[in-house]
Amino acid sequence: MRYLIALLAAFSLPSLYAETLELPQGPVILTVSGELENTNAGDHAQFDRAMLEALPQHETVTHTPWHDGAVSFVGPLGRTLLDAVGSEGRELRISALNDYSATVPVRDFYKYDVILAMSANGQPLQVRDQGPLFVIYPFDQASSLMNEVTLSRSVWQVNRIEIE
Ligand SMILES: Nc1nc2c(c(=O)[nH]1)N[C@H]1C(S)=C(S)[C@@H](COP(=O)(O)O)O[C@H]1N2
Ligand SMILES: [Mo]
Repeated sequence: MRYLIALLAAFSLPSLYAETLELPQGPVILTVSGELENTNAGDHAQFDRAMLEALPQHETVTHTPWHDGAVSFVGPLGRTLLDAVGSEGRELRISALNDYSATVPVRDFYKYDVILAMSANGQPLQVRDQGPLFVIYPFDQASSLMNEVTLSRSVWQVNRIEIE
C-alpha cells in the first residue's frame, strides 16, 4: 500500500508543477511565446501589469547610458519570469514596441541579476520613458557589462519575448 501511494505521488506531482497562469485582467503588456510550459492564451503566456508586479520584485540601483545619475529600477528578475512561464529554451528574442529586437542568451539571466524594470525611482515607466518594460543589467555591479553587446541587449519598450 505504501508503495502504491508513493507511486501515485510520483506520477501526480509533475502535473501539479505544470502550472497554469492566471488570466490577465488589465491590458496585456507582455506576451511570451515559444519554448514554454505555462500558458494562458493558446500557447502563449500573457501578462498584465498586476501579474508582473505580483512576481517577486528586485531593485537594481545603477547608472545607465540613458539616465542622469544612479537610478533605482524595480521589476521582476528575468529568471523569475522565465521560471513563471516554465521556460525550456536557451535564447530569447526580446522585442520592443518599435519593432527593435535583440537576441539574449538565457544564460545572461542566470549569470547576472537582469531585471525587467517596470519602474524607475518609484515611478511606473511609461512608454514615453522607455516603458512599460526595460531590460536593465546591473551595470554598476559589473563595469564589464558596459559594452556594445550588453547595451544592444538592453531593450526598452519591451512587449514580446520569444523563447527559442
Ligand atoms: N526598444 C529599443 N531598445 C534598444 C534599441 C532600440 O533601438 N530600441 N537600441 C539598442 C542598442 S543597439 C543599443 S547600443 C542601446 C543604446 O542605444 P542608443 O545608443 O540609441 O541609446 O539600446 C538598445 N536598446
Ligand atoms: Mo547598438
